[in-house]
Amino acid sequence: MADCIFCKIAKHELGSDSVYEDNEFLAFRDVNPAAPTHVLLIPKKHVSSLLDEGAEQKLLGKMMALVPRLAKELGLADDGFRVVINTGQEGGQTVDHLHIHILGGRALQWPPG
Ligand code: IU
Repeated sequence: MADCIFCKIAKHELGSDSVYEDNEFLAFRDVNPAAPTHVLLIPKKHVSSLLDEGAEQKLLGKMMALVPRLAKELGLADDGFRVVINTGQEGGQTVDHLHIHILGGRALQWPPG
């Protein structure tokens, strides 16, 4: 997707404060953090949301398997963290490229707003 900002970040056409990268995925710090640690994990290939057929089992499995590894590397494993995938308009999705939020570093409230 030529005009997708997360595709541009994945291709390093736009900069990001990345914390992890492999052939398929990139994790980078959210520019507007909602918690002391707020990282977004994205697939490099364009998948618009959790509802996209591209969000298939293998891809999602790899992404979820990366979460505990990243959480440990980010120092979130001892106190805990939250994983969020906002989906669609009422789900609060503002960027149409699948991303997993990893949030931690403070006591998070529930339910979310
Ligand atoms: P959402 O779940 O689609 O609402 O999350 C999008 C997130 O992407 C949001 O937290 C933004 O602050 C974040 N973000 C970013 O980190 N860098 C960007 O260039 C843009 C959005 I645009």
